[in-house]
Amino acid sequence: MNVLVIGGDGYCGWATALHLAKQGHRVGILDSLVRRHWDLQLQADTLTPIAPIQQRLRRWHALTGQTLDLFIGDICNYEFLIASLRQFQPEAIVHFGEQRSAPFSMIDREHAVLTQVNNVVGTLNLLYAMKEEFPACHLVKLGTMGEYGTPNIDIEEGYITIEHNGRKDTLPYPKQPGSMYHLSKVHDSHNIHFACRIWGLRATDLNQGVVYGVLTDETGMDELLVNRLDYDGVFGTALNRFCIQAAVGHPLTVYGRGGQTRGFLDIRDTVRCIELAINAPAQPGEFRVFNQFTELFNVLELALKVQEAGRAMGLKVEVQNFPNPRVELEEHYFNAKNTQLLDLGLQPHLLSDSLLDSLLNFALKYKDRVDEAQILPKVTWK
Ligand code: NAD
Ligand code: USQ
Repeated sequence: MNVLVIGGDGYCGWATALHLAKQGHRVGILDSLVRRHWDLQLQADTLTPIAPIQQRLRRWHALTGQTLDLFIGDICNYEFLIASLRQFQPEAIVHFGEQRSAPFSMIDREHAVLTQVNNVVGTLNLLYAMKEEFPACHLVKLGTMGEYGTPNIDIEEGYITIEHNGRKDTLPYPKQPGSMYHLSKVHDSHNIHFACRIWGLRATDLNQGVVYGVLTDETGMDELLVNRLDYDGVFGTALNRFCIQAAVGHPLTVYGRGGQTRGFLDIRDTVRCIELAINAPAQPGEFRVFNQFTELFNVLELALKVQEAGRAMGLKVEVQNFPNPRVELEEHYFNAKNTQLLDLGLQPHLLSDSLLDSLLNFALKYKDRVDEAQILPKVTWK
């Protein structure tokens, strides 16, 4: 299949593009490289030294003989987008190409606007391009578990059946996101749902949990294919941050009491979930929603797991409660369904000691690149 990976220079996108190429798909990468630019602006850097995209692709070609098409540009620019699609003729589009950090979106008005314009306009452009010229193409769009917030009832996969005044309907699940970024994903979901209902497009919205880990079969093949691993207070995510903090002897930064429960998954399962979604596409007119995570943990549990694994390796690991820069419930009910991807054949990599060992070893390998000034959070929600 011709699969275009938008955001293919990023953390999830790079690993997915190589994985899909390895499965025999013809893969194109479209990316504006804006994430590298935001890193420079924030003076943050990935723990791992990532090569320029052209060099990454040359290395992949040298190793496998496969050529991936590359389109550098912004999907908010419709002319660029439609020209790229015409050239590539996608049968499936995997859309990772958004501003994905909650703290970044909460820096100030400018960053909130940037996030919502970048994400919502980019996705809208894509929907119009598909409507006009690629109506049979399957859109696989990365959403987020954070769209749901933390309701005091079970979280279903996208829809909930409600009885009201004696009548019954199945409706989109209520959304109560916790940042301007997470809100942008809700707006995207509504727009994609509309495009499926009204224009008959086909789409799968993957409400992904927090991704951890760095190595996949393909990105582990060569140093030049290494994936990014963020640890700074803006783009770094919980478990990855904790492992890098443990490696450099920084106290693990548990925000508040640490009772915040989230869905998590290994990056090796991210790439597999995308493959499963592409191989069993949504029907024309269908807006399919899958919750993409494999396990639920609260933040304190994660920190304690990293502490235990770190201590077993001889590291001195301290867990510390920091004032929570976010506005979020620190004790709450959280029970989310995630059966649809399992039904399609996902065999999860569960968080185990061996994964923590390998992530800690990986962090130790690059620990001299850590800038400790980037670890503590500086963005607050109020
Ligand atoms: P990332 O920042 O590493 O990668 C995103 C890529 O998209 C970057 O390379 C960036 O340059 C590109 N991009 C952004 N806006 C663009 C635009 N307008 N046009 C073209 N390219 C653009 O992020 P990631 O961690 O790989 O996340 C990818 C997707 O998965 C995001 O949509 C994110 O919301 C979602 N997601 C990520 C996680 C996670 O834990 N990393 C969890 C759930 C969902
Ligand atoms: N947290 C800490 N300490 C830290 C970092 C985070 O306690 O050092 C806490 C946060 O307060 C939050 C939880 O851990 O309660 C998750 O925070 P995070 O930064 O790991 O993840 P989040 O901001 O939710 O965003 C990440 C990705 C985003 C994706 C989302 C999936 O950046 O793109 O959409 O995970 S989910 O959380 O399921 O919505």
